[in-house]
Amino acid sequence: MTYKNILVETRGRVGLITLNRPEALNALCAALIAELSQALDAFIEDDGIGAIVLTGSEKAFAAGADIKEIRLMTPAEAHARTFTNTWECISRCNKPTIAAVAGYALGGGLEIAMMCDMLLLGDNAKLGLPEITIGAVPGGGGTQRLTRAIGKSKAMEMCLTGRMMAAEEAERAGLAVRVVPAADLVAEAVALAGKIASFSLPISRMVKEAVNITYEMPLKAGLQFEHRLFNLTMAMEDQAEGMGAFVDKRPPTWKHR
Ligand code: DAK
Repeated sequence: MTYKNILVETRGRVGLITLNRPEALNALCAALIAELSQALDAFIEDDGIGAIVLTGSEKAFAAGADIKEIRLMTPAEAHARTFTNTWECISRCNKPTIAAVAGYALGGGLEIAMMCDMLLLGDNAKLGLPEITIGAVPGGGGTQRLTRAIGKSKAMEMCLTGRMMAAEEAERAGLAVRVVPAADLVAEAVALAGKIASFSLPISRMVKEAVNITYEMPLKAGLQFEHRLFNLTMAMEDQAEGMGAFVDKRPPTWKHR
């Protein structure tokens, strides 16, 4: 598959997708989103991939939806894009995903980063939802995911002023795993993804599902969901292998089933 707006490569069991529209600071035009969705689908189907990293350039992860493309959309056209498989491609991905964010992650850029399971930040990252400054409301989940990640007051201030948050502040607010030098960001993200991908894939899928269900369920139902997943693991080959290897004092060999 050849892509115009993204670069796709694999590093061991890690799939790496790099947004690549430098002339527009990786603004998320429809063609880029469609390519991103296709590349993710290919990694989802590939049994050799255990985790996925999404990144941009050192200057910009992504500066948002492509304003030049969307500015004249009718409400019906905008509505047709909402909750499509393509815009929601990351949140429906069933393998662990890491957003490696350097430079600007604004509007839809921050929104797709927050669709990932975790953010790793370069020390030059600038995160924001500046839609209010261009007469719009965040449209890719920003008000919901940012509020859940950092709480109402901070999210409200960012959405109502369009202020950008620097990397250290975002990490302190709980939005990111950690901050690393921007030059090391991709290597650090691939190493983290590689660690995740070194475990049993069906188990990491379940862990991801259990953590993400926190946002959908009350505590009691979430606890039941988690208990049932744990019980299910007791019928899996990788559980027998993992616990057997612990008892035998040897490294496990995962079969991913
Ligand atoms: N769209 C299109 N082009 C963009 C762009 C964007 N979002 N951001 C930057 N560019 C282009 C600039 O126009 C410029 O192109 P030329 O003029 O050279 O042709 C080039 O990238 C370099 O940008 P600047 O010259 O502006 O670079 P600076 O370093 O001076 O400034 C900046 C960097 C990031 C502060 C600035 O470019 C900026 O403020 N960009 C816009 C940020 C923004 O407002 N983003 C939010 C967009 S609205 C939805 C899903 C998602 C969304 C909506 C609906 N559905 C599923 C329904 C999301 C909406 C948004 O994200």
